[in-house]
Amino acid sequence: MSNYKLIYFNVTGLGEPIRFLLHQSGIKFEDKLVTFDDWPKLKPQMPLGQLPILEIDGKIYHQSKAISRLIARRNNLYGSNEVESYEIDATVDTIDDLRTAFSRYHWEQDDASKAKLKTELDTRRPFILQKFEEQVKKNGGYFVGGKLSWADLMYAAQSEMMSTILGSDLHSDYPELKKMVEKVRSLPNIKAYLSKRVKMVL
Ligand SMILES: N[C@@H](CCC(=O)N[C@@H](CS)C(=O)NCC(=O)O)C(=O)O
Repeated sequence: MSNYKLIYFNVTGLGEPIRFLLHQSGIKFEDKLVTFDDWPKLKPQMPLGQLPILEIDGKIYHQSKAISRLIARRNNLYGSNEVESYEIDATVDTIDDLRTAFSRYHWEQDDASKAKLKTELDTRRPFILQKFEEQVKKNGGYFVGGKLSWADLMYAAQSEMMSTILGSDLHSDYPELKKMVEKVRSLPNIKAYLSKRVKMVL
């Protein structure tokens, strides 16, 4: 049996979709949480000086979406054909656009720049969420092909952080998306993980 070790910070961020994917796929792994104090020592050992990385039998895999895609492909969470895989990729890229907008706003220190990022986020967020709401409605409660895929897991994993930054439920006006997220979080392996997850910083 292969040996898996995920290394990331004690935040949901870019690591949580990988955690969801590994748990959903029934893959046992060491979930190593790096503190910000320990990070400078570890950084030079990482392929691009960043996290997350996933080690499988000692080989290091980097870039969170490429890692997720590898796990998804191996565990039947990447669509039934090339077009579905493309639709999953396109959805994942849009989720990433939204997460990036939240993240840039959250970490910005300069007041004027933060106000500008907030205005951009308040325009972009409802636009993307409405598109997602329609997509999930059209696809039988999932993003693609009427069945669970990597895109649903990624969204469920990252929408929590977005709600935290927003300070309210991201899905209050989007019932289909809300249902989809609840469905994913209720999957037995994900539910078991969430029930024992350590408290994340964000
Ligand atoms: N495109 C990369 C981005 C990785 C990234 O930005 N990681 C951040 C944490 S979310 C990081 O390692 N920051 C610490 C640093 O750059 O020193 C991915 O998706 O894995």
